[in-house]
Amino acid sequence: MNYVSVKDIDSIDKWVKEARELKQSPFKHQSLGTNKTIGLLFFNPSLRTRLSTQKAAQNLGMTTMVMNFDKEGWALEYEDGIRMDQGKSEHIKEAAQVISQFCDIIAIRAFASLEDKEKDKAEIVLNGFKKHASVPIVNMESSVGHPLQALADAITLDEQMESLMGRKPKVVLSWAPHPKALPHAVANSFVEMMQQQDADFVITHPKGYELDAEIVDDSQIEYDQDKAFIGADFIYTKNWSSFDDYGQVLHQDLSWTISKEKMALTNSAKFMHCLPVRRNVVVSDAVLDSENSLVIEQANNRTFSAQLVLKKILENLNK
Ligand code: AN0
Ligand code: CP
Repeated sequence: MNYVSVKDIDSIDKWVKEARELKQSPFKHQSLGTNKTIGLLFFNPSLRTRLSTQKAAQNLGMTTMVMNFDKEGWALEYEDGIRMDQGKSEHIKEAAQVISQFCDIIAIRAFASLEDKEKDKAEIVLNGFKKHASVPIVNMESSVGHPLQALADAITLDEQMESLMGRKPKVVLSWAPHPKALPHAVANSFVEMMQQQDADFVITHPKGYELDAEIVDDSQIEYDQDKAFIGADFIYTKNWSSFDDYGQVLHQDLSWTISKEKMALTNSAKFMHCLPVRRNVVVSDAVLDSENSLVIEQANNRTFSAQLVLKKILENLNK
């Protein structure tokens, strides 16, 4: 069993329920991971993913090995049949097989390059490990998705449902400005997760910032952010670069920043963001520091999202 995409979740309701049970009793399955090792391979920076996945593994009694591959590893070659006389020192074929001997699970963070759409869509790093490793693979944010984040977001949404007293929620995914070109992975996985929820789901972004149409599918798009916010119960904010004009920052329209005024259009909506977030660019201090902000709890739920995934993989290994 791998966990590389939101599509690997067979029932979002069941997974969220089980993750919430783990949150209540995090040490209940402490012998499940005895003598098992997880390798966390980072090709990009991280705070939450690194610590929450390590914490999740620890709660299950596993040992963790962390490698910042971008700084500490040999530069890997992914292409088959190539003469390796340039900068790359080691082929994914050997690297993945060798790591598989040390680790029972391999988790990988490898962001989109945002330079070559086709190469990013091919998920060269994640799929290279999937192909050549002999152990289960977990996606800690790849070019296309961040399924551990989406599962944590589903847990966070579920925790808030009681206050809606059975009413179907309106959830808005809003683009917000950012000075740097950011990947689409978080937004993609959030969209895929929301497509499995019983909710009124709307995506809002300026023209030119359309996400991959294959992922958006028939999800509703509203180009007027103010209109999208009306009646919303949850505002999930994220910046992403253009997908059509691949990896480009078309503009940083600050009128899209999530402010108190914007939030006043909603139904006292809760504010969500995966973090890290740039204050007063993506969202104002007033919103981020308000009682309606769920960002710290979202980060907390990363542990239980990862713990559920690792528990399912370990149970599968023990079968
Ligand atoms: C990354 C992104 O947008 O994909 C990671 C988010 C979890 N964010 C930044 O690079 C700022
Ligand atoms: N949300 C998230 O994945 O954060 P990090 O990039 O810090 O891991």
